[in-house]
Amino acid sequence: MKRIGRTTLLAASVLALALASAAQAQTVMRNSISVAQNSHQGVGVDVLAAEVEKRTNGRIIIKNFYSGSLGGERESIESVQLGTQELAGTSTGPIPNFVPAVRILDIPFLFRDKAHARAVLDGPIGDALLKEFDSKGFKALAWSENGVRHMTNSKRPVNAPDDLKGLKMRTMENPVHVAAYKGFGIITTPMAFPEVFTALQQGVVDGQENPLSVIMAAKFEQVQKYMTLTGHVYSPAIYLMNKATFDKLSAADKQAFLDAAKIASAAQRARVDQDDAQGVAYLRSKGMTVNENVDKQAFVAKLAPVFAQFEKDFGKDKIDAIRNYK
Ligand code: EAX
Repeated sequence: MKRIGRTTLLAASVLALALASAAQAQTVMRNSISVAQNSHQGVGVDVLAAEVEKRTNGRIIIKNFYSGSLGGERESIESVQLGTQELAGTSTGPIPNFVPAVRILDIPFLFRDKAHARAVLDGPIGDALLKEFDSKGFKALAWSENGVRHMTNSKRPVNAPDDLKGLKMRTMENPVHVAAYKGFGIITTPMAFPEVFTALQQGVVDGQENPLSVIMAAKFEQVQKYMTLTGHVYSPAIYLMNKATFDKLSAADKQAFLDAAKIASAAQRARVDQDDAQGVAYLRSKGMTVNENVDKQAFVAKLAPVFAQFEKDFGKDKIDAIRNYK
């Protein structure tokens, strides 16, 4: 009989061990958000992980990375598309660069309020937009919410649209926002979220715009003096998964992810509501000057030429279908 070498034996036993543990192995997936864990998005991805673990009896574990530690939103979306990261929780900020149909949701003053936006996203229009991700390498699990965006800056109180003229503001890497904010006379500076705090602190930009949830989670009150509740645009969020990773799951596990994402979305939206209810008082207590009484119609009127262009570009019928959705 041929002598079996020690190395071969060792390799064989290592392999046997690996196979035995693989039989009951856990799959570990990675998810990320650009904001801190103590935030609406943190609540969302934490609930998603807990629900997936519960629904797969611990076979699938999601490890969450917070505060942009795996990169900004655009980078995370790219990683999910490539499959180097399985999941990402993100705003729609950079999404038009990947799934152009979704850009319609980023039009300023499109939704009357959060309830209107949630109804659209949870209805047939939102479902159809989720399907647009399929051909781009993503499974979009569910819509969620980043919140209603407001403007902050370190230079002056903004009471009327013309006060925005000449302010240098960081924007998301989103072509719809950039086009609209230029309509206000803002000097737009698109930038990934993880860079924003330092850019504000060092005066690279005068201001930024985000929902109360994000402003508080990022502690922007430390580097911004003035806030105006412009509510100029609704900011959707979404849970994205690599399409190939999703497709490989059993039917039951696919359903587990879809159900978990719905529950996560509800929890994230509830935290947005809580942050909206408490945010102004909190930020004032931290020294910010907040203008709550905004003549919204003046801001809407200022964007008339921009809206005309969007109607041409995206289709007035499509925009009206969202505006008039009941
Ligand atoms: O998703 O980039 C942004 O301003 C986003 O609102 C933020 O990263 C949360």
